[in-house]
Amino acid sequence: MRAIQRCAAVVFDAYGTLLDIGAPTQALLNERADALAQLWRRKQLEYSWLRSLMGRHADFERVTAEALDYALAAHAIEDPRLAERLLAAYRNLPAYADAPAALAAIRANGRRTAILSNGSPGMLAAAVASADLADSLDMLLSVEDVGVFKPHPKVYALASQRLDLAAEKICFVSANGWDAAGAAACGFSVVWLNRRSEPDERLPVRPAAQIPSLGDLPALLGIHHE
Ligand code: LAC
Repeated sequence: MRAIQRCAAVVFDAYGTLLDIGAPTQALLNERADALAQLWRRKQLEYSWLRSLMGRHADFERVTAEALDYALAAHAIEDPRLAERLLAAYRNLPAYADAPAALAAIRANGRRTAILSNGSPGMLAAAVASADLADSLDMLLSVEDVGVFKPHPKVYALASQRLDLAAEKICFVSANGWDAAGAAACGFSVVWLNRRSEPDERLPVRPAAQIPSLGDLPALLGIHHE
């Protein structure tokens, strides 16, 4: 835990960590929302990993659209207008309720904050603005600058370069267990935001800490309420 307290910057994953990716389907679909959201997310991540392994990078906007196309086909939903509306909503995601206060407390404590995400720069800027988080973040870092998706080590190295900090001086926070493992493997001080009480990943290098909510992050960083 001491390494986390000594961190000079806190870098967040975006989708599922700060930005609520369940919101578009909840708003636009009824009883099928959860199943569709889960398949959409699963295919989005699979396609990102597969494209990275295949050496066929395309930006996350395209990967997200192709994954949605698959998920709608799997659910036998033929509705181009719905697909358009879901993708538009993905650019306008709300923040999770626990995000704004955690970011404010970290900033008030003098640490820098950033996002490091698969999202393309355009997607990230749009979603962070709609979630009203733009003023709480010092940097938005996109994998587009390295042309490969997480968990490639090049992605995490980008955060060290841009923040000009050694990996262990960066606290990396992700709600994705596999992303937490990827960052920990690169030497970051990692906090896994385990929102749904999932089992530990069976991957090399465990995160330094686990929390159920971003509300627990300031205390982990040694920030105490005045
Ligand atoms: C991201 C995805 C992995 O924001 O959640 O990078």
